[in-house]
Formats: sequence, C-alpha cells, structure tokens
Amino acid sequence: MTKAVAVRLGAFAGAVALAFAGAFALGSAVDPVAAADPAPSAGEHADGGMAGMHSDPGAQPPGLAVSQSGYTLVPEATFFQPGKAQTLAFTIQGPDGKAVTQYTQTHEKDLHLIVVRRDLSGFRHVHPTRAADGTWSIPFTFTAGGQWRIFTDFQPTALGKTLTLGADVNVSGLYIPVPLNEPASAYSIDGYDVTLAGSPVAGKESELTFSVSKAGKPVTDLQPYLGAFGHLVSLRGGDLAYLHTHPSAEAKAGMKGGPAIKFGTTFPTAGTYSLFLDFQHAGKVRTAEFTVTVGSDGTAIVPPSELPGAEEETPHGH
Ligand SMILES: [Cu+2]
Repeated sequence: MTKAVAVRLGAFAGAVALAFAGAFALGSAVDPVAAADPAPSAGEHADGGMAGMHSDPGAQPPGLAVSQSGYTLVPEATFFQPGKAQTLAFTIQGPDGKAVTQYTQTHEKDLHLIVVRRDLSGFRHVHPTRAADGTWSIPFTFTAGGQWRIFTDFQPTALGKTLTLGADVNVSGLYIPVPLNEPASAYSIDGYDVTLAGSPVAGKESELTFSVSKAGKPVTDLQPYLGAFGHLVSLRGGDLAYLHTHPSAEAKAGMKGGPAIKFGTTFPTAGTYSLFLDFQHAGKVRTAEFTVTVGSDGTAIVPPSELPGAEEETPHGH
C-alpha cells in the first residue's frame, strides 16, 4: 500500500468516527493528497464507473471522498431528526470555490442523489432540484437514527467526467443496526419477484442478469426509467465504495423491457456488495436489494439451473 493511500484511508476512518465538522475538515485535508497522486492512468474512464479500476489497482473507487478533482460536496446541514420531513440541501463547490451551476446530464438528470444508512439500510435514489445559485435541495425523511451517507453522482460540465462524492450526515435517535440480507438470488417487493444470476469475478467485467416477474409471470412491459430499464447501484461492504451501472441497452419512452435486465459490472475487489436495482413498472419505481459475494474465481451467485430462465419460462394461466 502506498503512503498516499494509507494516509487517505486513515483520514477517511477518522472522518467517519468524528462529527461532521471534523469530517469535512479532514475531507478538505485529504484532497491535496489526492492531487499529489500520479496522473490518472490511461485506463481511467470518463464515465466515473469502475471500468478502469483493474488497470490501476492503486486507484480508489468512487464515492469514498467528499472532495475530488477540485470539486467538494458541501451539505447545508448534517444533523437531522428521524421520521420528519426535512430539507436535504447541499452544493457542489467547484475549483473556484463557488457552487457549480453548469452540469452535463447523465441518465437524464444533472445529479443523482443516493442516500443510505451506513449499515446499508434505507436506500433511496432521488433527484433534488437546483436553485439558480447552485444549491440542490429535496424534501427528505430519514427513517431512523444513525449515521447516513449521501452520494452525489454528477458531471460538472467544466470537468467533462462523472464524479461521485460522498459525505456522512447524522440522524439523531436510537441506532439499531440492521444486518445485511444473506446472499441470495431472489428478492420480493410489492408482489414482484426479482432474481439475479451471474458469476461476478473481482476486477473483470461480469454480466449480471436480473429477471422480474409478478405472480409467477415474467414482466415484459418494464418501463424506461431515466433512459434505461434498470439502474443498478452497488455499494461495497466495509467502506461503501460506489458503483453505478446501467444496462448497455438504451430505453426510450414507449419501449417495453423485461423480464431480463442485463448489466456489465466490474467489481473492483473480492468481497461483499449490496446491490440496489431500481426498475419501473406500472408507473412506479421499486428497488430490489441483493447481497452478493464477489470472489476472485467467478463463483456463480446461484447455479443457473435453479433459476427461472427468462427465455424458457412459459407463462400460463390457472
Ligand atoms: Cu438518479
């Protein structure tokens, strides 16, 4: 491990342990360290995904820092009450110290906001609105006490590449951590059953296939949501490093998708990841959650024989 990485990891751990003021001070202090890093390798991709990770093993995945490439996430408030509608507001401060107001859309939005408690419960993917002065805000209700992480996924026009900056905020009240789901290949929500198949290998692009069914019938009319039939956010266990992937197939208004949604995802390291799949059907966006163990040898999430193959499955009446 290089010294720069050690310093950054140490500062990050400290930031987590401290209250917000300390966290942001450390966040700023960390940035010069990042700036002192060698130039990004040719493998570093402009899409902010993890595609370039394996070509530069020393690089940090997105979402671990409050400040990167001269841009800093500055929350307006970092203390909240649970169970109460409040305003979650922040700015993205640019290299000139001013709030950024020029963004390039990614997945049909200028900025994507992911909010999740540090135990990976309470996941939300929402889209705040931006005021003329660059302040982003959204009414938000934190469901329970604890330390929560907010991720902002955006592309400043001046930078020309996507950044994911993250910061912790505090929600008062009793904190009862929720254990992760056991690794499983099926998840049910609101009458929808979602299965997951794949054999992810650390450091390589792996195909993940989700299949959506309802009452035993494959859903074949998934609706486009933000330009795709599904959005997948994966968070690494232990540090909540962030991967946002979307299907290679574009989805336009009026198109129908499903039951299968395929993603090419590169998990940077072996370990446990929490996967959150947003999909839209009948006008509503739902999130399916999976715990996935990624190995270095491509072990199947579940034997394919146990999965309902999207193509083979024959819907039938009763
Ligand atoms: Cu979004």
